[in-house]
Amino acid sequence: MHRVIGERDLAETGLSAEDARALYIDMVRTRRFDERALALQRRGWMSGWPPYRGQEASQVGAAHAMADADWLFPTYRSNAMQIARGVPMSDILLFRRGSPEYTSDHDVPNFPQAVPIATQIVHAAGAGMAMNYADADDAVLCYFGDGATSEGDFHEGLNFAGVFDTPTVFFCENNNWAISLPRRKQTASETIAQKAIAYGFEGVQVDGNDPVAVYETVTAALESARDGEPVLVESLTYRQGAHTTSDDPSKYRDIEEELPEWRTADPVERFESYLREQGVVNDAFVDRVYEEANEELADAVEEAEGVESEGPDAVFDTLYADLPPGLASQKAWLQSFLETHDVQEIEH
Ligand SMILES: Cc1ncc(C[n+]2csc(CCOP(=O)(O)OP(=O)(O)O)c2C)c(N)n1
Ligand SMILES: [Mg+2]
Repeated sequence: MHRVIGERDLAETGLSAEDARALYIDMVRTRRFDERALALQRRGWMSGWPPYRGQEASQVGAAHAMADADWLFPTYRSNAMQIARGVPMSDILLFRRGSPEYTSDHDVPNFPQAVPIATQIVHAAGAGMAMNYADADDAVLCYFGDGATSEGDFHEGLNFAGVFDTPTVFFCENNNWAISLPRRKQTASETIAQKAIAYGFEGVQVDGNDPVAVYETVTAALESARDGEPVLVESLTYRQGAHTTSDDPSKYRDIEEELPEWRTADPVERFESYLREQGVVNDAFVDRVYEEANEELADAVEEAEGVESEGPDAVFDTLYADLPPGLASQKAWLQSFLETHDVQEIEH
């Protein structure tokens, strides 16, 4: 497994001190965002939240390895990647509040988040094929979880990528859980990375709690993909929190006992102590990073709060030009329900 922290000095990597600080800044920004999003959801400010706490190094390291013009195929879990790619925090909050106004005028080539598991894997292979037809130099990074590797779409997407030499990096973030199903029950394969062998390309494992290692691995994988050799990256990390705010992980796991040996430390704390050892950050810098992240977050929440709620009709009206009869009757039912009930009194 590829790893840098504890094995090499920063000077022995391709990253400058400034590059490393940029990684750290995004890890703090995304850590604070996740904490705040969770708190906002608990207040009823928005519907469910899928926390990514513990996965910041993996996501930020991969996002920093991508060129601005590369395409990201994200999921509900990869919000840290999107933030690190330049998506405003307020967009993510608006999306979670159900506002159709969740894509501001930014210039980041990201697909919409996939919620059906693994569907984006075939889309990403297809986008890679389109890039080959267009003779473009861009690449695609497709994010998915360990659970997604058991889906048929995983097989179909990787098979097409191998046959058509697409410029696609398949980035599997193995956080050890698919809702309540642990990795050991997900597949009998010894590693997820080795599944790439069946498709005729390389599979690599990286310490997903080490942002420098992830950065190096994904940089090399994207370079290979641009040369027509797709890569499957297995980024080993750990979902510290619940699957989403709808579940209670204490019902199915004991975090103290379940901690795998490679989950050496919290990625944000671990990277900070590495950078302190390397003389790249100090107290004043760290304090400023947290202060700025908090200010950015406060502005994002204020901005999202400033967007007027669309009301429940938006759920129906943004789907079809002509509403099919089944949905039309659901819309009518909801309207009459809301007219006869005070929704504020309904307990969540
Ligand atoms: C096609 C499909 N089947 C089932 C689900 C329900 N579901 C939502 S998340 C999830 C687990 C996914 O686990 P993993 O791929 O490891 O991603 P993670 O949530 O850990 O990021 C499942 C089964 C779904 N969303 N889509
Ligand atoms: Mg998972």
